[in-house]
Amino acid sequence: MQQERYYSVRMRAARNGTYEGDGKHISGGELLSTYNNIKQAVNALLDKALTHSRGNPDFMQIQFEAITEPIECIPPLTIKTHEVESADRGKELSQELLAKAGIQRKVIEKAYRYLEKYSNMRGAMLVDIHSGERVDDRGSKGVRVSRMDWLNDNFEKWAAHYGLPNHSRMKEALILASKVSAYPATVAELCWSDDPEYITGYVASKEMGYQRINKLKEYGDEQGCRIFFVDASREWDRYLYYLEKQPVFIHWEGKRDG
Ligand code: WAQ
Ligand code: MG
Ligand code: MG
Ligand code: MG
Repeated sequence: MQQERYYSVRMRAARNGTYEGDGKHISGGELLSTYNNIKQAVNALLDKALTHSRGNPDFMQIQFEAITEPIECIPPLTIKTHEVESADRGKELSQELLAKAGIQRKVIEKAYRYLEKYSNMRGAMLVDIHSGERVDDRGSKGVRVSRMDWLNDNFEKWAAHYGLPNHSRMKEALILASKVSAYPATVAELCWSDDPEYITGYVASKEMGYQRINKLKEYGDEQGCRIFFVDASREWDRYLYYLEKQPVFIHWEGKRDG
């Protein structure tokens, strides 16, 4: 599977956007592709951004580059879905799950307050689990996790095994959460979409797995969230390298016993 050469393909689209990264974030995407599939990969990213519910972009960048490092293989997180009746209950449940993952209440509350300050993120905020301070210095760019994918055949086997729909949004989110949580400095992640029509989000950690919550915001709300709760002081550069540069394939080994 990893004999072939792979390319990292990335897309970023914005409204009133520039090369410097200003404007309203519309859509981003990242995947790994073989040389023969680059056209298809670029088209998939183009489609994702041209038909986006956050609006039509007037700026888009798509780039690819060959990967020279070995690609790490990581299993997908286990997955569980919680049904709640309201966004308020969903937020409460997300806080309970974060607390279960070992994050102090005051840190969780502080992290939630950052969301009001940064409302146009295209990456993740990194919050220190000891101080509750935001520790990346990327402003509204945040840290964009990249160079990751899950080969479709293997993903489809996994989805069929668990009776889950072949859902590209869930696939993308599970790829990211599985990559991010596999690094020991990540204690937990909190996420919901900035797309106004998508209200399901999740809390993830290596031990707890990917815990989906069907309602974390109201329909129409364009405020998204991606927070990594981290304990990374001693290995900050390595951690950032892992998130942004380490190539990773998610791979499910299959289960004979169900
Ligand atoms: N790296 C870091 N942060 C990212 C990345 C990335 N590669 N992609 C997105 N984000 C951040 C960014 O701030 C976005 O505004 C925010 O996350 C939301 O991104 O049913 O669709 O792609 O199981 O809109 C989760 C539930 C869906 C899926 C999440 O997020 C399910 C989603 P979106
Ligand atoms: Mg997006
Ligand atoms: Mg996405
Ligand atoms: Mg989005």
